[in-house]
Amino acid sequence: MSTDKTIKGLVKSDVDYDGSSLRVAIVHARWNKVIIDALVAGAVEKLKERGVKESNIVIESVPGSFELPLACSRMIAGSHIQTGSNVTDLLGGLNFGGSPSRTGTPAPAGVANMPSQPFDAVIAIGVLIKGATMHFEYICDSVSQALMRIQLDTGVPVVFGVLTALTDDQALERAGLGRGANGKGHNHGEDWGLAAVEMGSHVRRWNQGQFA
Ligand code: RBF
Repeated sequence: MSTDKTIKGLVKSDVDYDGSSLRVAIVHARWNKVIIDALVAGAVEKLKERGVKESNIVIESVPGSFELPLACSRMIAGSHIQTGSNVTDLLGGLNFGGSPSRTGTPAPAGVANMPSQPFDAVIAIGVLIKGATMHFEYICDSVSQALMRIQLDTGVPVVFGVLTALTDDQALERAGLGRGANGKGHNHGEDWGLAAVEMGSHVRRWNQGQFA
């Protein structure tokens, strides 16, 4: 009996969420980089398709998936600090040497490209592939628990972009890079980009006490 594929996976939302005012961070691990690159590209493609400006997409990398939670936590916190500071706080009185017009006077507002808002969503991307030891189980469990905790503690959506695959082929297929009988598969990075825009939009609205 063949499986009905229509019941599985993400159903397209009725609403095309508008990302044009959102700021989104992507943090990705570098283990299994070929797969990671495809997932990040898929996420960025959908963020842009939904209107997120390139200047509002920040991409950082960490060594492995185990490092993703700390990166998400610090980037969310750092984006709030950046927003709370203004340009003159940071540059006023400094002399960078080299520019005769910048000699200890406060910097004009807007002189530095400071972001104006905290992240509306963070996408954590990693690829864990089961090996011979128990590492896989420990990392999968701790990373998923920690990412959930960060989004609940901060109120900023953290999109779970971590593939936990038993084989290389499972991971490749979930990044649209399949090489087996199942074809290329589907790039889940695209879903994560869409999820970031949808959840970022929801949380902004919910924070203002507005509900559907
Ligand atoms: N990181 C990943 O992102 N994916 C993996 O599949 C992965 N497998 C690992 C297997 C072993 C045996 C070890 C020691 C580390 C692995 N890591 C993997 C790296 C891990 O997430 C982390 O970067 C390092 O343990 C350093 O904290």
